[in-house]
Amino acid sequence: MIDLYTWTTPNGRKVSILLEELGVPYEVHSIDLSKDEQFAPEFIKISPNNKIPAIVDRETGVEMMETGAIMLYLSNKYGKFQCEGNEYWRMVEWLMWQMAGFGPMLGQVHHFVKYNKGQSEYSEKRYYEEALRLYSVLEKQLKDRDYIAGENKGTYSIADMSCWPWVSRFEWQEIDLNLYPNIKDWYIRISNRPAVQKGYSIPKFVNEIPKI
Ligand SMILES: N[C@@H](CCC(=O)N[C@@H](CS)C(=O)NCC(=O)O)C(=O)O
Repeated sequence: MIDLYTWTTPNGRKVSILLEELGVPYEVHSIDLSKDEQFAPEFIKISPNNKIPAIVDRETGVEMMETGAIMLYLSNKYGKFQCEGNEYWRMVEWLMWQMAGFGPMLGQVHHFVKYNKGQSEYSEKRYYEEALRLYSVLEKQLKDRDYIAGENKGTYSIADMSCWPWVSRFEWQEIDLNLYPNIKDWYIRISNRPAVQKGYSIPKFVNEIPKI
């Protein structure tokens, strides 16, 4: 049994989507960021960086923060949603790309472009332009492919599950997905998966998955 500590954000949804895809039992614990519950001492014991999501594996006693590590841990434990051979490393490469670039930069777009418009023209421009660049990089990677990593047209993996929740906030980012046809097709393909639809509404329903 996995305990999942999470909230309704892209990082939280990566892990709830993976757990739904794996179809394994897990218990959800809401950490309401609007009430600063991420700073509660009992949560910080599991997640020293006071950020969601975090997991506890009751079978092994492993407690873990950081989605890159959690996605690898769970997909290793259950032997699913990983690419094989050299493509395993391609998958890790794109997982790291999401962790180090796509997620953090889009997070800044949410902060400056959606929530603090007009506060800093410099920051809005800087992060929006970086978002456009990162979207172009992903668009290129998805050319003639169904999924980010994997032989031939690709294998649905934790690399896709990590990037998809960030793309699902394209409206917040003022990104027109019609300008990125490969990402658009990939986004719709993944949005149609029942496990993604379930995982998107963990720990609670906020809205339907945005449609293009
Ligand atoms: N690198 C971390 C980032 C986690 C993260 O930024 N979580 C956000 C929500 S998406 C959070 O908990 N924010 C609360 C805070 O900053 O106090 C991961 O991938 O797990």
